[in-house]
Amino acid sequence: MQLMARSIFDMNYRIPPKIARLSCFIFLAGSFSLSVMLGGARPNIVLIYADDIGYGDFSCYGGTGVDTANVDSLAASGIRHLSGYSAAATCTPSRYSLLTGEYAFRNKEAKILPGSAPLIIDTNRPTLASMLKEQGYATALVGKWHLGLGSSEKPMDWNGRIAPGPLQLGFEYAFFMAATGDRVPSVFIENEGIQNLDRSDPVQVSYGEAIGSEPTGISHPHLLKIQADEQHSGTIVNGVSRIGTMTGGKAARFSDETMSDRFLEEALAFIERKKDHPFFLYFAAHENHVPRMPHPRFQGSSSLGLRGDAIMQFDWMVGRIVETLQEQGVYENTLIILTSDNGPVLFDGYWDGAIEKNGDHKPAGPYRGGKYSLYEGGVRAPFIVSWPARVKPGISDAIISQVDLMASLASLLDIEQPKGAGVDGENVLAALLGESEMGRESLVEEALAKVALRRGDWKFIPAGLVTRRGGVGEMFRDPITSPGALYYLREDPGESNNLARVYPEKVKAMGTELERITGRKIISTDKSTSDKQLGF
Ligand code: NG6
Ligand code: CA
Repeated sequence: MQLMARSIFDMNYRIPPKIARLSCFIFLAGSFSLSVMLGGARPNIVLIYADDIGYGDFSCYGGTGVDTANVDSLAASGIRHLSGYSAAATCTPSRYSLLTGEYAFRNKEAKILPGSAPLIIDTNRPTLASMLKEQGYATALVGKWHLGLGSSEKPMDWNGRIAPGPLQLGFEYAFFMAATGDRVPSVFIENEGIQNLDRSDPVQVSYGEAIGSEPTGISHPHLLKIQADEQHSGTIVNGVSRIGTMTGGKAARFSDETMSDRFLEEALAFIERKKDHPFFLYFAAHENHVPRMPHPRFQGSSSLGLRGDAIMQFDWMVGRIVETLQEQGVYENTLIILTSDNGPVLFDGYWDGAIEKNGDHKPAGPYRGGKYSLYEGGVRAPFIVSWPARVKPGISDAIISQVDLMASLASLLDIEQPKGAGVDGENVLAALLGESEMGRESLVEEALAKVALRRGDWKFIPAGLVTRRGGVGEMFRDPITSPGALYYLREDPGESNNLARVYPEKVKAMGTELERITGRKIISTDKSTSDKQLGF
């Protein structure tokens, strides 16, 4: 065998010239059509969206205490972005921007929503999902929604048709939870109805006056698996008290420990169903949001306690998705985008040991702040792009944001963005795929409705209060006095050296740009927004 192989490649072995020319032609034509079939054709798109996983939380971004081998190998096979951003430092506004291509500060409803909120995206507007559906993609949402459900005109009947929601915004199939793991209703919704709902045990939900007489974290603390702060002391479901109260739906309630297995199961089934068709899967995982209750098989898998164990569970899901794409023969032509909705947080309402067990792990990497914060740690996200048929492995520092996905994927499909698409998305396709170092020139960053601007290596934060989570229950508000804060990120990624007084012209130019984009007077010392949104 070895001898035969050697004889063909032997220097002295000559292929007759005619055969050589013909085989060369066949080879070139073959590889051309293969590349058209793969890299040129419309790829499947899998958007894996983490919740509260920070820039520094995966080992390929410097995380310690976790070994995220599957995420690392995805990054090694594609582009690991260093300046990839979520549009905001909390969930709802980031998801809003991701799906609409519009900065969330333009919609005052786009703030952390209660589980009973109506849908905040107008169903007449195009979304990333409806754009892809229009192009013949099979589309699915699996995981966390948190963009509201139903209309603001009438109160939601959780026992009837739950609409409008994802199905009215371009998803053909949806298996999801309404808001967050720590907010009622703690049930799965499939398309337009609660899964496993027993009509004789109807679901009711309240974010005002407590509803029903079921145990809460306040009335029955001895029933809790995990202690929570006052805000998270509503109805107890699966031994965990939540924000808000609910009654009924006993048969439909989810268990936190198996939630990700269920989401993954639905995601993989969708891939298998649609493998012969271009598909778009928006896989919005629950990790690393509170309550952090990974499956027992992941408990103890990291040295960071439950927070790290949940990251390991997420990593396992990424591995299973990649494996399934491979098994189904569609991996080569699938564009996988993996990123997170906002920066990291250690304590976020439950005493789960995240602070105590963190050691020297840096959840936000070299950046300051995290979830809720206007510093880079709030929005600088892990951002990995893989597409074996087209993307060559590498690292990129081009500025790209999740708000750009709609415009960039429109460009990939060689179509105009649909009428009514958000005005803030830029076509950064080449940067996204690692084919250019030119991304955005500037970017608005948002945290709790406050805004900042990054332009090139400079970051400008207007005067006001910048929120930052501290230890258990602590919330710092760093006062930034007039004329604001100016940081040179290239040398000062930790935003500690305010150069505003050294470069007044730059402050003026960036302040003016921010006013132009936002239409706001940006110099403000108003702290009421962040107080109200966080429930303090
Ligand atoms: C906050 C909650 C926090 C979390 C967050 C939403 C309090 C004090 N804190 O209001 O626990 O649920 O909302 O997180 O209630 S997000 O990732 O969905 O934006
Ligand atoms: Ca989040």
